[in-house]
Amino acid sequence: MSTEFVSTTVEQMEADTARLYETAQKVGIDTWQDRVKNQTPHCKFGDQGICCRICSMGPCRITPKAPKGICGATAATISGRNYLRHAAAGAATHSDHGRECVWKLYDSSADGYYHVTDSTKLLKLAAEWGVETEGRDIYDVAHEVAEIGLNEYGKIKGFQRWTNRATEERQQKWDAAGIRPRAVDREVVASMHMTHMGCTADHKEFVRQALRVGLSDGWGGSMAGTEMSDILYGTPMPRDTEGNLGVLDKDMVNIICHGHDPAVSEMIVQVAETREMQALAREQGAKGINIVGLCCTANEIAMRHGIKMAGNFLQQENALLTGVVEAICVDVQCIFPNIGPLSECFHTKFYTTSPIARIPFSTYLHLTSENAGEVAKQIVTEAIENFKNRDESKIFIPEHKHKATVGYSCEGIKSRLDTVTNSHLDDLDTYRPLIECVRSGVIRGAVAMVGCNNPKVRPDYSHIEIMKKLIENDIVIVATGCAAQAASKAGLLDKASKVLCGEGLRRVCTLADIPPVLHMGSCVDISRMMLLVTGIAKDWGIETTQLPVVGCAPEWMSEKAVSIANYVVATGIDTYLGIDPLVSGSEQMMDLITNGTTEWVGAGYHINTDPDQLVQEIIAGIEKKRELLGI
Ligand code: XCC
Ligand code: SF4
Repeated sequence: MSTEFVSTTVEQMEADTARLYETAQKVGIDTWQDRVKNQTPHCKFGDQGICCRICSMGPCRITPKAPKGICGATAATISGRNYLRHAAAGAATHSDHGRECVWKLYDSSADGYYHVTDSTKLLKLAAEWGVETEGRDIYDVAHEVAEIGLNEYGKIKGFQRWTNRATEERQQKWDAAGIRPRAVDREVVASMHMTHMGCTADHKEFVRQALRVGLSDGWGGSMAGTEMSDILYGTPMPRDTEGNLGVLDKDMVNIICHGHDPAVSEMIVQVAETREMQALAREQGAKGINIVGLCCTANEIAMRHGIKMAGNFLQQENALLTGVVEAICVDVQCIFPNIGPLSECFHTKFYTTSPIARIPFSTYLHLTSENAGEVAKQIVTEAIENFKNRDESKIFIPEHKHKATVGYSCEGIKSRLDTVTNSHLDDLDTYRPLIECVRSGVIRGAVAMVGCNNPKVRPDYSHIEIMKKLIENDIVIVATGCAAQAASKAGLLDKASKVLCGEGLRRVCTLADIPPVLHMGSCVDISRMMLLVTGIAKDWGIETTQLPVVGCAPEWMSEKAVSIANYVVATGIDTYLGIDPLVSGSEQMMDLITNGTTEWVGAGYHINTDPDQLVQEIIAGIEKKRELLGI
């Protein structure tokens, strides 16, 4: 039994943050801690979702004395509109990232910068979509698949073809509730239209449309992002890496890739590996080039290349405050604008690469399919040449880091399960071994831990303490996004962390040689989780709503998370939130999202801002599902 494992505590992480905060003070830059203080207390109306500023008769705010806006909108209408706009923005964001991935497949060629890496996955998708593959050049197939994929965003008739992958029962439910998603762009536009002044006022319809626009993301745009990324860059399989700020290396040229779309980071990784760049780094006195990731970009390149992960959302300023980052290169989403002024306080070069995320104090290099290699080469070269410009007096790298095994795509999970089946007696490539463990109670159930950091709760504490409690109770975890990063910082992606598990889960971890928290990727990869629960439900022969599986976003902050929560619930998975979804100013809205959606889709939200109570509710929820199944 591995005796050595010691998890890094939240207190230790906070001590590292405090030390780096001293550097921030020294160089004269604010960080999120300062800005949280300045913004506290938050506006009560905004917090409760009852401030409306969608027309210029307003802004209108709901109070006991003023229960309606000037047009007559009630608290339910106003908070419902705000809620749907969040969901629509989130769906747009994920889906547009997905669309960029499909474009890269459309632009792919044997001699260009973007290639087909997983041709098996491409051919499978082609078959699913009825694209002829016999005797055709793989790039012809890729381009036809990509064109169909792109058309899904704006198709004039019919529903997202990705939804055909769901269970029969889900598809029927979605049709019955009128929420099967049409074109992604249409669902987003319809949401904006519905929430314009003077359109829908019935809060129920905002929630219904939020489910629909969410589904256009999870079973549309995000799924496209995941599938196309796998085809282009390879389907992730379990591999080893490391996580937390200790992965930054004093003797190497450190380049951070931050954001979401792997099109940029994949190129940086490729270029940095070339002999030419390695030699240049040594010429400049460095031992080599250390590419590390932040946020979901970290998840993408860790899963496919074993690139190290510097951390999650609220760690982005910390990473630069170490003083050893030669360059930070970002694509889209979750990038603090403060990275601009912060990088100016150090030698760090800051590159933006997408017209979607233009940020002051950065060098903008618009990366396209045609110039990707050159842009990446410029960034890596300039980073290397910047190595000599470090200011020794500003350097501090926290030591903490953990081993991490990442890359549990559905294919990766099945590959592990295949190792524990008796290949003579059982079918391979199924979830049955996992289902057997759950039925017998060796594992009680599974939780999908997802989402961001949010200073409204103690950062990372909610993620880590909830995960520890769950694995102690024999509940296996699949994680994406910044939740997965939190797990990596605490060592929960290290196989040795099985010592923290209950007896049953520990045995499974040993047999299947897995950590108790399975890293499934970035936030668009929550589409993998949807396929996972669908696959398990089909192999088990029950509905998704019956599975002892729930979702949990204890520290979510982004509009994307609202979209995610909507499609997870619409897929029949109860979702536990540790942050209020900004509608508490309307009892009707609160009732609808916690109870009302159950009528349509068989699942809803459970909201509790106390992580210790939230985890107890999750465990009770899973046990309840087991009881109903009679297991
Ligand atoms: Fe962003 Fe995806 Fe949230 Fe992390 S978890 S803060 S959205 S990076 Ni998606
Ligand atoms: Fe006020 Fe109605 Fe205009 Fe909103 S839409 S700002 S509630 S008048």
